[in-house]
Amino acid sequence: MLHPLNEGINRSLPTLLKTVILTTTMGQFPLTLSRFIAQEQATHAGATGELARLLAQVGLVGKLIAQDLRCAGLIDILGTTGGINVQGETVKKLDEIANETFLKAFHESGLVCAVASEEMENPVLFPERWPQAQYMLLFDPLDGSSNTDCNMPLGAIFSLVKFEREDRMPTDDDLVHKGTEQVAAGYLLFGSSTMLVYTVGQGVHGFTLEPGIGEYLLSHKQIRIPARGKVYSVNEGNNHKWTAGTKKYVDDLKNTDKARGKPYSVRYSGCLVADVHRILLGGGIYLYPGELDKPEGKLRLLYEANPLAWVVEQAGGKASTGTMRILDVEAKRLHQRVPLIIGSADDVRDAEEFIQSRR
Ligand code: FDP
Repeated sequence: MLHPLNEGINRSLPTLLKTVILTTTMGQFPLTLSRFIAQEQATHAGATGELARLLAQVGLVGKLIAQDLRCAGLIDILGTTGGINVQGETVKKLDEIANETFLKAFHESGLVCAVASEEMENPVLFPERWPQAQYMLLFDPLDGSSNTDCNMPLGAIFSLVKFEREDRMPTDDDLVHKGTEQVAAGYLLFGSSTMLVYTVGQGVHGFTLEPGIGEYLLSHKQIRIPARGKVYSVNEGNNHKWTAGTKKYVDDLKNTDKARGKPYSVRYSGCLVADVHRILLGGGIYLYPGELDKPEGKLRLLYEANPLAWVVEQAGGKASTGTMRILDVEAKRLHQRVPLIIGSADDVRDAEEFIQSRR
């Protein structure tokens, strides 16, 4: 028997889209991102609507980048630019394109007075937008860029903070802040579908881009991460660089102990957003730990670890350096690195115990 969706092949496109929309939202009329945010904001006295407009702008950036990625193999935008970024990493053409897209979209929005990105050594200030614009945006425009040339998942991560001073413009230092000061954070996932997942501190919601109508529709309301999972995500090739505690923890996950759900399965895509998204939905743990000769690890605090940590905490999970909560880490530099251990609360607690030699 034909699946009801397959029958749609013989039907007109609008009918097919209607079927897809109604099916994916389980019979309910689809809620768009803008409608959902408007509904949420209506419950908060004093909400100005600016956050809603900022999130909508992130959504727009997501559509533009997704469009570039969709045809990346057909036009000359794969491969590297020949440049090296501030992190000492090779810059892919798509890194640059995604960065420009964020920059232009947020400058044009008039909603932010400063932005900072993984791809730029220094923040970009928008003096012409201040003092009307009271937000600052930090972002990783294209996460997992080693995946660009092989049609694997990619992401983008964003963090919004407020700049409340009225006596002066923001300076570069104002973008360096603790994770607890974020007012909105989340990510775009460019996988088999494009998703926008965000938090403003009242839970985590996920929206899937319906390409036929160009709208993000609510697909994952109030995401909750299971307290424990069965998946771990780590670059095992780095095992020789790990501390004894990290090695012992990862070895423990591979032990056969059926009663405790072990061994765990490993899943590692090379894209932080995709790996954390899997864990957010199904439980488990992602680690990019500190290493013997690089105790600060690889990932960046302000625009990778902090936003993902807030999302995961808001879904009931935990994010740690191995010794402390990510969101409490003192931020000292824009491109500061931090070890990241993130996921189901019980799994992260176990990892902390091993890393701190308490097991
Ligand atoms: P990439 O450098 O390819 O952009 O953001 C850093 C990141 O990717 C993460 O997305 C990913 O999880 C990790 O680095 C991959 O690093 P390794 O190749 O060292 O595993």
